[in-house]
Amino acid sequence: MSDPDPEDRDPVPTTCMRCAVGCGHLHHRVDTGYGIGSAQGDVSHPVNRGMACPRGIEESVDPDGEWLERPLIRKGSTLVATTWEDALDRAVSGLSAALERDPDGVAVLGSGQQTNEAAYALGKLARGGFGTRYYDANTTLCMASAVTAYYDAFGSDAPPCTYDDIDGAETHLVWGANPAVAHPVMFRWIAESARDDDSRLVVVDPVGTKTAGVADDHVALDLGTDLALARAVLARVLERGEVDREFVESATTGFEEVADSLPSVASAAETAGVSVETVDLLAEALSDPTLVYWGMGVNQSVQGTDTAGALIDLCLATGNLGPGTGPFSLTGQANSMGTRVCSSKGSWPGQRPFDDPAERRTVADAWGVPVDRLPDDPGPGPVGTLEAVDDGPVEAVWAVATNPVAGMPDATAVRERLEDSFLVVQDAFRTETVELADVVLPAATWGESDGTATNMERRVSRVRPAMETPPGIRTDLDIVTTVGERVVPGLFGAADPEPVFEEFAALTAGTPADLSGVSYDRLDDAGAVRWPAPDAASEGGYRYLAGADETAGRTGGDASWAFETPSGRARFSTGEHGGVAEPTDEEYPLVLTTAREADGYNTGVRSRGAATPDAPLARAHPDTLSETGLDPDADRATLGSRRGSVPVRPEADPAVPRELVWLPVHHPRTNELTLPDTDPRSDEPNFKQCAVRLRPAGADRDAVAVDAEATGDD
Ligand SMILES: Nc1nc2c(c(=O)[nH]1)N[C@H]1C(S)=C(S)[C@@H](COP(=O)(O)OP(=O)(O)OC[C@H]3O[C@@H](n4cnc5c(=O)[nH]c(N)nc54)[C@H](O)[C@@H]3O)O[C@H]1N2
Ligand SMILES: Nc1nc2c(c(=O)[nH]1)N[C@H]1C(S)=C(S)[C@@H](COP(=O)(O)OP(=O)(O)OC[C@H]3O[C@@H](n4cnc5c(=O)[nH]c(N)nc54)[C@H](O)[C@@H]3O)O[C@H]1N2
Ligand code: SF4
Ligand SMILES: [Mo]
Repeated sequence: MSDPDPEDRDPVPTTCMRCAVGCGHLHHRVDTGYGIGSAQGDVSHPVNRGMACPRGIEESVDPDGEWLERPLIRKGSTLVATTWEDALDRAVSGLSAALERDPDGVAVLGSGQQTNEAAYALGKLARGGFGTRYYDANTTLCMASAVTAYYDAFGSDAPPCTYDDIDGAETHLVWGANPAVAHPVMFRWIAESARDDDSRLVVVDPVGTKTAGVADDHVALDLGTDLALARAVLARVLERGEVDREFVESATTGFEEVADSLPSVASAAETAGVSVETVDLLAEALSDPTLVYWGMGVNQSVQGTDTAGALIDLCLATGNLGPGTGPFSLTGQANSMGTRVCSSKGSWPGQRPFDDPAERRTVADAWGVPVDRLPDDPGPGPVGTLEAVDDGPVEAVWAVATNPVAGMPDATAVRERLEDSFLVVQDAFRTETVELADVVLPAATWGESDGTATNMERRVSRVRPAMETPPGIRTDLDIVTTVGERVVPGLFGAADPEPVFEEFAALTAGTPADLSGVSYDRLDDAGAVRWPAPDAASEGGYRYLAGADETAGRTGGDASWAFETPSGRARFSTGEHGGVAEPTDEEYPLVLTTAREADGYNTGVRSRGAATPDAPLARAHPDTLSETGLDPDADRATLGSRRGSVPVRPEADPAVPRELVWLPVHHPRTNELTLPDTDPRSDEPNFKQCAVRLRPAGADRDAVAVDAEATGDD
């Protein structure tokens, strides 16, 4: 598709969709043919002022995955190309048949990789059209524990702080996150601020990561003991007499209760495998203006919500709330935040409470659907949703911009459940989940889509196509509204991005996540706008702080606090360390953790392409490898858990503690090993720790054969 009009070849300002830092990019389209020619950071974008990371650029311009170019349908064991008409007919009839039996017969799995517009439309269709409780927007695999903790503490989701606060902090405490790899542009700001005199970077991570490598202090706690350590630090803050009594008394509730329940510093330090001096170091670090950043090392645990709550407590107790300080969870997927605000996953648009009759009425009226069609609870999260294929009403699954066969825990069980259901997959690339589909709907992706995304500091920014939608492909919004109109006629009035944005922005009016003052025109002028933005002139800054400016500093100076809780005060939490979900034993003596690499992205669909090695790289301490009886030059080993066994390529790495094996999340077999246990508060899976054994290649297979012989099985 060459375009004769030079105007059209001007670089297109858009938003990077690779992580939730939300950098503005300029995409240059190719002169002839298809695709993005090059990309660069946008100097006029208020988030990044021209900065960008190499991976954000490379994956935007030239993703490795195999593009889907036409709709596909299943014929026996293969997928064959078909027309859109045929694919849509089959998708609609499969979904409708399941819905006729039960509104909960259809499960919808969405993602934080879609625009706000597509995510809103999908949530509206799932909740208001189908009326299913089995719907998730994928953020439950990622941010749900932080979200639940924010609601507990502040009565509303999302960090109170913004990027503007990074420069003012003196302690940067990074807990269970590796932003040098996962959020590179933001990490550059953090590292620059930490280099100032009197400033420091402290990292709490069992592994010697890239971020830990440049830290002033690295606290290598035992895996899964974060809640014990956070409580030890709070106990030590109390002992040191460094509780900010004035702030605690004027702006919070529940401090005495948590203070009474604190463990002794020595015993909690022992549980976490660190010294009392280390606890003291952390307590002391909090006496300076502190930002506490956390990530998946905290959220992805059966105690994720409690642990995130304990980190927020550390901020509250030490008066680290207010400009330059605060609890800052690091959002993952590019539009995870936007999905939380607009997609009707855990709350109705604008964080309207799911079970509030008045809010339900407002939403049902706005959508023109009967209020009793809206499910009365937000559902069990993705793990419980797919379990409902086996032991619940779910018969059909529609997966949009997500790859559950690779991304969800206990992947073999996930695969079996998806095989048992009528499966519609809407993706831009060929994935492990696509291979199981009954119908594949090929979607446009970044560089081809129009809409908005919202970054981790609540900033809404435009996503613009640098090229026309390729032939054979339709945009997510188009597909969702087309399917929606066929199944629930009249649900979607407008199907273009701008009126859809206006529809959900209007639905947020008067809510804590009010973005009714944001419009495409305003975004064209300003580049990006932070919510809450209740009118065309306002923009969100530090939250819950009436009348503050950026000079207000820690505890907000003279400004007054107004949290979204019934009392208007922030709430402490009382979680106590309860042990890891699957302790090691003689049979499975090591712990597996899974995390990110610089050049991989989530399930790896766009970053590993066809060149996926059959076995993931398993990093382990050299002593662990030798104790396992592995030949030092072995290029294969077998890693087994109670869920399965996968071949791995062992790599000696002294940065990994002795009791641990480290696998990248990006390999499609990694999740065959992981545990499907979830946090009972947030439903987030416990991806970060499970018990495993590492053996020379083939040992597990041999063991199974010997067992079978001994029992006479065949
Ligand atoms: N390059 C790259 N960037 C990405 C992504 C990507 O796949 N690749 N994905 C994006 C997404 S969706 C997300 S959610 C973010 C995730 O960003 P991060 O949260 O930084 O991601 P992870 O690497 O999964 O986990 C962070 C750290 O948790 C540590 N950890 C494991 N277990 C424990 C524990 O018990 N306690 C503590 N304290 N730490 C533990 C790991 O060692 C790891 O260093 O990254 C986003 N950015
Ligand atoms: N073991 C382990 N497992 C994990 C994690 C972990 O740390 N450890 N982390 C979890 C986390 S934090 C996350 S966020 C999840 C991620 O899990 P998923 O969201 O399932 O995985 P992704 O690889 O990010 O992307 C899913 C798909 O979205 C498609 N896609 C991208 N853009 C578009 C678009 O515009 N439209 C459409 N229709 N499709 C698009 C991509 O091609 C890709 O196939 O994984 C989770 N799984
Ligand atoms: S830091 Fe994140 S948003 Fe910014 S360019 Fe890199 S991947 Fe994209
Ligand atoms: Mo994520």
